[in-house]
Parts: sequence; structure tokens; C-alpha cells
Amino acid sequence: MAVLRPDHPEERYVLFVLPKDPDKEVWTGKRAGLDEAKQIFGADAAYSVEEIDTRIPKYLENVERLYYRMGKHETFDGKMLQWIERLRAQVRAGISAPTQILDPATLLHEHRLFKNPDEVAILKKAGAITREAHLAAMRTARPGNHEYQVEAAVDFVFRDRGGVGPGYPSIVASGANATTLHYITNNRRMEEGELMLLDAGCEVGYYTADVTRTFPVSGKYSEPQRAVYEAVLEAQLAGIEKVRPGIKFQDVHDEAARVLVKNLVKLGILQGDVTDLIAKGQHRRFFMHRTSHWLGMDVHDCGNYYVNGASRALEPGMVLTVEPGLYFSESDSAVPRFRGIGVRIEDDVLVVAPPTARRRARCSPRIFPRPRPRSSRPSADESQRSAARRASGGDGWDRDRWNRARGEWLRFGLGTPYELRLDANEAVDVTLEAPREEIYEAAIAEIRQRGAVEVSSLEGVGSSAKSATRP
Ligand SMILES: [Mn+2]
Repeated sequence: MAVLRPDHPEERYVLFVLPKDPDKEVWTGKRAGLDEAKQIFGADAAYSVEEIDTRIPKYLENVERLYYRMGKHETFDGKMLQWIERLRAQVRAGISAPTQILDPATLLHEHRLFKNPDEVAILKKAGAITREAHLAAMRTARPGNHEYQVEAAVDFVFRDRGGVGPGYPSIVASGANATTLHYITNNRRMEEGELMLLDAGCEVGYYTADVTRTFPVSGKYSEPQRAVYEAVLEAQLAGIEKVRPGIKFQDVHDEAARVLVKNLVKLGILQGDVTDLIAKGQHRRFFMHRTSHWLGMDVHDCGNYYVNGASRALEPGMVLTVEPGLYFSESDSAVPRFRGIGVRIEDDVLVVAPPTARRRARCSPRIFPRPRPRSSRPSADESQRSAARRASGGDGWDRDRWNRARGEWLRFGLGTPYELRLDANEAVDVTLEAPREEIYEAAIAEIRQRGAVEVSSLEGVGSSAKSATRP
């Protein structure tokens, strides 16, 4: 247990830990103990958990505000209330008990929402491993194989590359299973002509990626599958295109939904005016979830989505998913051509500060470098870009800029009109978590190996993905 006492002259950060016990450690593994709690975890002081009952009440004496998360550990909540009650009884001895118990989550969750460069680096690694795992899945998914074999291929890559494992239960959904949003049974045999929807992200150092791809099991989209795939892809790219500081979280969803509904009308699935259809919620039969959520230590990470009742503006350092989808129930007789098709495409986007004027246009502070075209030597364009990368410390991340933005936020706190510090003329960049081109290039190679020829819809993907990064 950790106690933070910012006002204390020496012991500002105190840990209560299990003391060393050679007999117990034989069974349950090494304990840090009191000394290592200080060395490894940087505590100013460390005590045995057995001292909690005597020490904590002392810490609470004459303290006005206590930050403690109620409701997580019933037993400990009980203790805490008893300690406070005991202090209240000592009022005549001049000792006062805390008068306010505050939830530390309100502070901690805001910090977690904004990722610092170290956290971004970890997410970057999680994303790189996830990308590899999705490629492995594409190699494993084929008619006659089972969903769990694809899951095993994914899990192998996650662990083999040093990840903790899946950051959330992987959704490995073939055929109509893809229309069940949280399908995790993962035990069905894949058949010829089906789609595989894979929603799987690797966890690295407490942070998880969250990526979804939907690809044909036998290497070839049917006409209806292709139509749905392209409808979703266009919506996803449009959503990503929206992401920039100052844009409301809700705007990303609205844009993706608008494109989806436009495409549903084009496909003859819905009839009418796009705005009307959205207002009436007609699309929710086929697109029943939100487009985005915060991402970080939790797959659905903490952090407020609304500020003073309004959708929150995006700021540099935030990481969100963009994941529109279309799902046509197997039992939906109104859409005979599309029954049983489910497609979702999901990437993780880091909101970055607008590049400074000097580096504008060429420096893309994306998490993942765009793969270099195989055929050519580095172009003038690319050497410029790598020069900009070097200038910014190697990874294109503008630390100063980010720190400035962050500092401003800390100064003003919630409710600040975030747009004030945005220069509308400055360019903005977003980050694709898994470079789509590479995934699909590998997928196409795989598909070709299996003798399928129809790959045109995949080949279009690389070029359109480029529009996700504005100069
Ligand atoms: Mn997600």
C-alpha cells in the first residue's frame, strides 16, 4: 500500500509491504521487503504491512483532506472509517480527523488520459507487436482451421516478442460470429468464403494496443463483403482524418457515422436523407457501438469524455481508437445480400501538437514510421523527413511542444477553453497505430500464394491510407 504525504519533510512517499520471509518465499516467490521497497520503488520509507494499524491513524491526525478511493476494498474501507472514527473521539485532546474524503481518481484519471513520451514509446511497442500478431493471424486463418488456432497464433506472437499477452480477451470471429460484438468463444471452424474479424491487442508494460482487422478467410472478398468492407474503411479513414487538437471527441464519431450512413444509402440498405436517417437513429441497427474510446493502461481507458456537459475537445497526448463497423445479423431478412457479414476496422490514434513552423509539412510525429517504398532509394522527400526526425530527438515527437501544451492544461485545469491555444493555420498530424499498407501487402502476398487472384479492393487500401496523415 502506498501513502503520499506531500507536506511531510522526509517521508513523502511511504510503502507498506510484506516483510521478507525466507520460508514463505520458497513457495510464493521473492518479496521486495522493506529495503528493496525503497531501492526498487523509490519510497522514502517502507514499513511492514503489520504496522498499518498503528501508523496510518497517525498520518490522519490533523489532516483536513484525505484522498482515498472508497468502494474498491470493502475490508479496508471499514478499517479506514474506524481509524477516522477513533480520531474523532480525540477531539478534546486537540486532535482532529479529516473532514473531507476525496476520490483520487479525479486527479489520477486526468493524468492517465494524457500520455507522456515514455508512455507513447510503450504503446508504440505494443502496437508493433500487435501488427505482427495480425499478420500471423492472416497466415493461420484459412478454411478448415479453427478460430482458436488463429487466437493461438496471435498469443504466440504477443508472448514471443516480450508482451504480457492480450490486453483484453481477443475477439476471433469467423463468419456470422463477427456480428456478435463481444464474441470470445473462439472455437468455430472457418469455412470457404467467410470473413474473419480479429480484434486483438498486445499488452506491454501495463499498456495495451487495440486493433481490429477483417479479412477474407480464403483470400478473396465476395462482392457483398467487399462492399461492406469498403464502406467501413471509408468511414474509418474519414474518422481518423477528423482527429486533431481542438476537435470534439464526438466529432470523430459523427463523421464516421455520416460516412457509414451515406454508404448504407449507396448500397440500398437504407433509403432517405443522410442527416434525417442519422437523426432517427436508423443506422443503429447496423452500427450499434461508438466509434472511439480512450486507450492506455486499460483498453477502455479512464478519463472524462465530457467537460461541463459538452463533448470534450481532443488535446495532444490523448490516445483514442477509431473503429467504425457494420454488422448485419444472420436473421435480418431485410438485407438478404449482407446477412451474416460483420466488418470492423480499428486503429489507435495519438493526438499530437501541431508541428512547429520549421518542421511543418515534413515531420510526421507518428508512432509508427511509414514503411519505405521497396523499389526506390530514399527520396529527397524522405531525407528531409528523417532530418526532421533527427532534429526532434529521433522519433518525431515534439517534447517541448507537448510539455508546453501539458503545462498549460495543468495551469488552467478543467473547463479551460482548450481551443484558445490552437492555431487554426497550423498543420496537424495523427498517428496510425498499425501501418495498414504493410499489413495488407503481406496479406495480398499470402492471398496470392493461395492462388486467389481478386485483390483489387485490398490494393486500394494503401493509397487511401495516406490521406490519414495531413502534411
Ligand atoms: Mn476498441
